[in-house]
Amino acid sequence: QYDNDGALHAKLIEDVLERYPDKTAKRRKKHLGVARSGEAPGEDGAVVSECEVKSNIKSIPGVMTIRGCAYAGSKGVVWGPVKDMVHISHGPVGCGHYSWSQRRNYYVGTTGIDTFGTMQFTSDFQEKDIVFGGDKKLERIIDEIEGLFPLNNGMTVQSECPIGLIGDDTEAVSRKKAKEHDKTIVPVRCEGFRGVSQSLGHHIANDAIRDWVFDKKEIAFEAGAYDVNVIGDYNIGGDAWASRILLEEIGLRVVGNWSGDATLAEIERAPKARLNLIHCYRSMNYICRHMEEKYGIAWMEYNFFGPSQIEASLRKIARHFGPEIEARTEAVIARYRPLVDAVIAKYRPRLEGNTVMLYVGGLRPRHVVTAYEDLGMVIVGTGYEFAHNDDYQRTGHYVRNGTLIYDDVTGYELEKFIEGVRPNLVGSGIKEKYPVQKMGIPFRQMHSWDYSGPYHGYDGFAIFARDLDLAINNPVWDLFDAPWRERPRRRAIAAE
Ligand code: ICE
Repeated sequence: QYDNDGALHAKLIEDVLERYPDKTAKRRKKHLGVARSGEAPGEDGAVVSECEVKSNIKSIPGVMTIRGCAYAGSKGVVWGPVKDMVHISHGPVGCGHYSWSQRRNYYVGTTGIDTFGTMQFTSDFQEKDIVFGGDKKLERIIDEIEGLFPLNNGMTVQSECPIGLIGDDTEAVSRKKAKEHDKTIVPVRCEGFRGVSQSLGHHIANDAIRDWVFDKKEIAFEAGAYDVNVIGDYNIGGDAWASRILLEEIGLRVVGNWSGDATLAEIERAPKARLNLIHCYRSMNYICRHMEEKYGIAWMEYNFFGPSQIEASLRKIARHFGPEIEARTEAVIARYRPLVDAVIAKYRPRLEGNTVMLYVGGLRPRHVVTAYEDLGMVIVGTGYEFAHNDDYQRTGHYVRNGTLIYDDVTGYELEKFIEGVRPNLVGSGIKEKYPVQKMGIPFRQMHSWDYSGPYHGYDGFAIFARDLDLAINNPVWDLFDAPWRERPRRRAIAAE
């Protein structure tokens, strides 16, 4: 059960470090820790924990890291969901092929006509392209795409590792072809070797928006007083749709959603909005800071996971717009209260007291914590693949004393931590799912929502609660042990 003072967790850290060679142990030690309650209360009055571990540092060769690369951060995360553009995976075929349609970022449109989200475009580099350069090929591909898909609203060139290594000038090609076809063409220098994880790919993709999209053409758009951009909601399983209705119900106009279900036009007109609402801080804080500096647009972080955070976020957003929006917000919160109460009445008794360990990318390891707590569950450990220092600072607002914290956890460490803690649920990714289930522990994928969703907003909370119940109270977990190995039934609640 819950390790209140973190003594067990501290011991677990010691145990895993003991197995490493000295040098590795010394390096990994800095990334592992136990959250400690600090003195100062946070924004909402709750005590903030300190969970400062080292982060955003190169993984150690030889360990199993779960991180991705810069190309993943740009093509897979930030640019890929922009639906009316063609995103060319520029380089050898594998990067595009093996990441093809992996992120469940939903969109509406007619694929292959005016939207291209689930298609794969690659320049399929061969040896001769590496030797003689691929710029000519890229030109040809851009022309070909124009011919085959004339309704595309632009293209991006997502560079894979070899492009940077051989020194191709994708910028020159993009400039030339953009002029010829009178289209936006954005070269993105997201070669996989850049940086230590996908995180730098986010940053590079943000910079490409700044340098290749903003202020490039006249935007005919009538701005309103309640215009907001939603930044960093990628519409995984429909998340952005479940969020947008709430913002509209309180009286705001969402003029851009970055980048789930987004069009290029939504990116171009973003600097005309009144406020940037940022959900995924990690992947898009850069462009929000830029819009603040250059266009004077304020930005605000919010969290639409679970009713506690939704209510707090809606109120915070409303305060920015004044009494009229605030009154509407209270009415919206009141209107959804019966739904929230019904979900909690049904699922909380079935989930109460269950412990959870999380391991996800750069935002969710903190953002989802309260949603579990709204259902009576307890987060006993959490960690990020590629968070930075500012993410761990923000994590302090969410976690309690004694929580096990692990940064860029290795496959070995994660397995040992799960074995030692034996939580009732692990929330992480596809690579973690089956080993954890084989340990007899229920699991939910927290990247893809395990092919479910949405999980954002009130509608999402109802689905989240149901999914956790299905995972944890599935009778299969009582059949896990061999009959001659006696163990008390794990799930008294399910039996009832
Ligand atoms: Fe942001 Mo998987 Fe999204 Fe976050 Fe980011 Fe990634 Fe998605 Fe995960 C993402 S943008 S793809 S909320 S890169 S689930 S940081 S790792 S926690």
